[in-house]
Amino acid sequence: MLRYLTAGESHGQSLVVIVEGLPAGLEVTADDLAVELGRRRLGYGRGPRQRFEADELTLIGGIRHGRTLGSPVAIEIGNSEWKRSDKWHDEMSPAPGATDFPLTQVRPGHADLAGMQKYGFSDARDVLERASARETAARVAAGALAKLLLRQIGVEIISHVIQLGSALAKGDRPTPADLATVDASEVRCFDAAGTEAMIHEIKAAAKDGDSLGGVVEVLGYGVPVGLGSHVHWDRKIDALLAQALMSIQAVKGVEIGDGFDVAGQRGSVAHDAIRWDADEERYRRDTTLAGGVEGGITTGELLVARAAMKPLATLNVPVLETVDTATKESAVSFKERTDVTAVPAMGVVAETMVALVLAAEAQRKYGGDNVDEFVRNARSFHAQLHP
Ligand code: EPS
Repeated sequence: MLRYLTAGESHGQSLVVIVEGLPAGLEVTADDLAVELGRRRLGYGRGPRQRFEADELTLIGGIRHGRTLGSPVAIEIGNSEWKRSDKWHDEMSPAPGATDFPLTQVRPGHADLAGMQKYGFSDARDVLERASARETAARVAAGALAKLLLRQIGVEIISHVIQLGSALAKGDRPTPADLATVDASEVRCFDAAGTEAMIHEIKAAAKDGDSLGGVVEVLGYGVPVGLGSHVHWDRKIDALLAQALMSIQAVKGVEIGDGFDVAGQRGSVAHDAIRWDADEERYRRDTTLAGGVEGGITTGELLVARAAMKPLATLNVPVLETVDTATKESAVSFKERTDVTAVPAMGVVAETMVALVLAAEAQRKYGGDNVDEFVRNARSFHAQLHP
């Protein structure tokens, strides 16, 4: 089974990710990974760190002469700030010692306080360094590998921002051919009027030192029928997707298809009708209400998942009341450098989380020690689809 593990703190030396279970023979270059990491740094409303953070990528193991070996793939992503600043060498040093600057005015909406209580820390940095969304860079590197594997069986995953603050996208859904257009929008919105409205909202929030959340839609094109299973709760693919998307920092809501909308409708209009397409020789559904998943199994239709991100909890003008854990007196939270919004970047992370779930399930279904075997098994299953 495909699995992965990330390690590393936001202002530490580097992030690392190990991806285990990829078949041998998958063509991978450092550029494939760098492109995805670069996409994750995009987005109007990101803070100053994104301008100098270079995601220095080193392939440590599992890839030889541009192909996976079937062994664990290990990737290191260096933090460029570590090299530039002595501050972080001292603050994040693994050597015995203590900080002169403990953070105790905990930020509402962050992991700071609950994490300090759970682990018995007196410095919020012991929590926030790992809770930070910097960790998603490591996930995106793993997800880039999953995307390359899925491409072998014709699956393409893209995302677009459909809401940022109160500004909504009104356009059509992008297809894989539209990815460059989506990425060219500063907020990764497929619709020009939506892009403009979103940028306007970000500028207004930035002026007030405030932050914004939003909603991203992830689309899986070419997802085959039969990934996931109805037989047990932890094999349902919608449940796996929900867990994967909800695990992204600051995501508080996940929807598959029109999940929340159909809850208020009658059953007669809340489901995707099925027809036989004689030309394509396959069953089709012309609507996407179920988001391409029925009974925890992919149907072969467009996969649709949405993730809602809360406004970032760090504010440039901290206004929410909190408590200083050292004195128990009321305080304003400590100030960290922050973004106004990270919704456009979250879309790229959401793509990679969906890719990792689909790639793991595709491998579970088709198996194969090398890519040719994986593809051959997938083709043979689809050539004999019943009924
Ligand atoms: C983050 C805060 C900001 C973001 C960071 C995530 O970093 P800093 O506190 O160092 O300015 O830039 O995101 C990244 C570094 C990244 O690569 O995505 C946070 O607190 O989650």
